[in-house]
Amino acid sequence: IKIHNLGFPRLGEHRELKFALERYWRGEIDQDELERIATELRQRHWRLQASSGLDFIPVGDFSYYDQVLDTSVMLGVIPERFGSSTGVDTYFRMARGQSTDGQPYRACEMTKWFDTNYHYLVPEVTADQQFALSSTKLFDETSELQALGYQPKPVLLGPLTWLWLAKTTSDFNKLDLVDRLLPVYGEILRRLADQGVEWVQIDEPILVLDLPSAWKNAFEAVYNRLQSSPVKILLATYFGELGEHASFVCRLPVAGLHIDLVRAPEQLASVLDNFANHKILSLGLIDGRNIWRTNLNAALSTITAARERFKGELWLAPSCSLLHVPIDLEHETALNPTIKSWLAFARQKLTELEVLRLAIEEPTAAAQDLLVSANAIRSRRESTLIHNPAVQAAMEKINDSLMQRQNSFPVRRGQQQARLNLPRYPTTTIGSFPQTPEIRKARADFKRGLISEIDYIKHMEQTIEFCVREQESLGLDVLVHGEGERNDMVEYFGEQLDGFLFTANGWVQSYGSRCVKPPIIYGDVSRPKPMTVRWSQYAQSLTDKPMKGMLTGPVTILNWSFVRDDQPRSTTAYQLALAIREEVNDLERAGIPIIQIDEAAFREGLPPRQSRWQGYLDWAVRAFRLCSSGVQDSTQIHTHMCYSEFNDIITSIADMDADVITIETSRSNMELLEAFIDFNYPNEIGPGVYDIHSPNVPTTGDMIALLKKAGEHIAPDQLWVNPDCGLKTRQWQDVRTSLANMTEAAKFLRSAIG
Ligand code: THG
Ligand code: ZN
Repeated sequence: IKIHNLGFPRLGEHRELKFALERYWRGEIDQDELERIATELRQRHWRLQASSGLDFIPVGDFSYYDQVLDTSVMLGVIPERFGSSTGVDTYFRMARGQSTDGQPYRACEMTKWFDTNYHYLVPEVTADQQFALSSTKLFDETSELQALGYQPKPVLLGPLTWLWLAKTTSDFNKLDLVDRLLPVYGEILRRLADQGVEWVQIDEPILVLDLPSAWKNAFEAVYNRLQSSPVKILLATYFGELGEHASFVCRLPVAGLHIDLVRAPEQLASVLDNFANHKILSLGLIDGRNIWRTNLNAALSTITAARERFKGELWLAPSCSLLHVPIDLEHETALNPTIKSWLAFARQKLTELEVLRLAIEEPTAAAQDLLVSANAIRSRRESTLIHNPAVQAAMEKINDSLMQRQNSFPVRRGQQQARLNLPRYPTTTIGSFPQTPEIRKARADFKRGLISEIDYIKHMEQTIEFCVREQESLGLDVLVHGEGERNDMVEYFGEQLDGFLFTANGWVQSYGSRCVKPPIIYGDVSRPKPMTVRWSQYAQSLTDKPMKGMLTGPVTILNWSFVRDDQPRSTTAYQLALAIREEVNDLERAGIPIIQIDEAAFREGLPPRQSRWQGYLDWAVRAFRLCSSGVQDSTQIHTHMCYSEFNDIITSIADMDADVITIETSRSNMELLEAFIDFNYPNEIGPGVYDIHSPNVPTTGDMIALLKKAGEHIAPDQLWVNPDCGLKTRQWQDVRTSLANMTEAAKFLRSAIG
């Protein structure tokens, strides 16, 4: 039995790569220094993985920004507008829309990696796309790892998944490109073989999606052609079940197959029904998407069951790359020790793999470790920390009437107009304003006890006042308090809700250099006291303009947290909804006329298979309605969603019945608005006109053009004017100019319609 890993987090346990990248972008270090830090990190991570006895170490999972972008660059797929060089400057231009000398470019689109909170850069292919091996990164890193004496297993994003994720710039069948694409993959595999590589892991996670038959057939054709290459291919699938694809996937001419038995334990049987004994089967038994300790005895039973039916070679692995979990639990010195004993981060997960292998090869030697594991599992199952009778009682009282606003949207709209008296094309922002070093310092100082609560509150109130005055002078119509007090829109709520636990250093990459620290939901959720009311109320007291209260919705808190796995996700979502509902109602009582409940992660929670979508959408919509329906008709409920394709979920979006929705549309040039247009979306909508994920400042003309495009199909009294997303990652200087341009654009439109 061999153990291996599919991928490791790359930013470093203290986010070393993040800080190095940001210094490089600011011009504070040069490329050599960046590369030196990167090399050191890679080697540290390889050593750490090797110390868990892994038989193969993944290589190629490291990236300066994103592994999908790395693949595109390796294949020579660089859109024309970025120039033809393949250097690091071009790479960051594609990722960030800016070159090191500050020249703006239209960045590649960024979107969610399957149902994770990780974002990849979308490849762009043209009908006459040419491919050419254009980077030596993978080969260089492979040699680097070999020089340390370890066994490399290079990781490649598979040709079909890469192509599936690509965006076409004109109307053609992108699958037709595969013939031109494959020779480059062949060349890559040959070069790796020349370097002495035995196994290459090719990731094809689209195998857990519904696939058109042309794509299913393409798998056979592609892997038939790749089988002639002089390496062994481990085809890796993860994030879900192969389902009805199992039979053809098992017959593909590859040397090994990895399956995710955490998300889809039941697929083991159907895979074994079809699997040949001369291949290797890699069992993904350790959860790569969550932080709970593995039930090793249960995993052992699975291995035993597999060994009874399968006489070939078994490998053991995490379910997917460990990119999605923090690196090391040992840095968490302040955690409740009982709860800590229930957890495993990347490093601990690899140790679990080692124990599993030992348990099979030398059972007595593993007995002690298995006992510790079993005790932790029992401690968690039987703990009183996770049950709260008051929450159970509230859950039993949930019924449909709690999910219904008093009147339908047209009635509510009249009351809201009378109360808010907003102009046409009202302008607003999504909620956060720049997180300046002073704000971060005040929060950090307060957390460490260096400043008193009174001083902290004073500091935050000054920040709010500054924000309000800025917005007033920019002429915005609906103001926000700026969220200076928040580290992250999910972590902030997690810290204040019961049933949550938060880590000191549990960082996970979100995109590029940006990280999040997902809270851990370990027990029944409740709200001990108001969380945001004091800040919103203070902000409203400073201005006559309507202040928008800012909350994160239950589905997003759920999707961006590490969630308990001992009850259905829907149950946790409803508990969260009850807690947020109390906050919504308290904000209304405090005189806040508009409340935004962000559901930024609504779409990413969709299960990979469409057959399971409706089940998710039903409870997700109900959770949103549960938290948002306790208010009067005259209180306006907003919601916000990022990076989403809306076409196939638009009915559910409409069912959420928010009075106003703001969405991210600027990078796609309003393409993402089409779903709302086709659906005749009845409520109000703010399609983003300012791409906040790029450092560029949009001009008034840019934004007028986008608004006109939106206005061709959306009635003027339905349209809001706002950025794509929150402004916390931007600088005040740029934000000021951009928002001034944005309010100008709104004024222009108002005068244009007379
Ligand atoms: N919170 C969480 N998940 C998210 C977002 C979020 N996923 C989608 C989207 N927003 C991703 N965007 C960002 C934007 C900024 C940051 C992280 C994700 C960010 N992080 C800080 C950093 O990396 O420097 C860390 C946080 C901090 O220092 O307070 O800026 O908003 N959960
Ligand atoms: Zn957003």
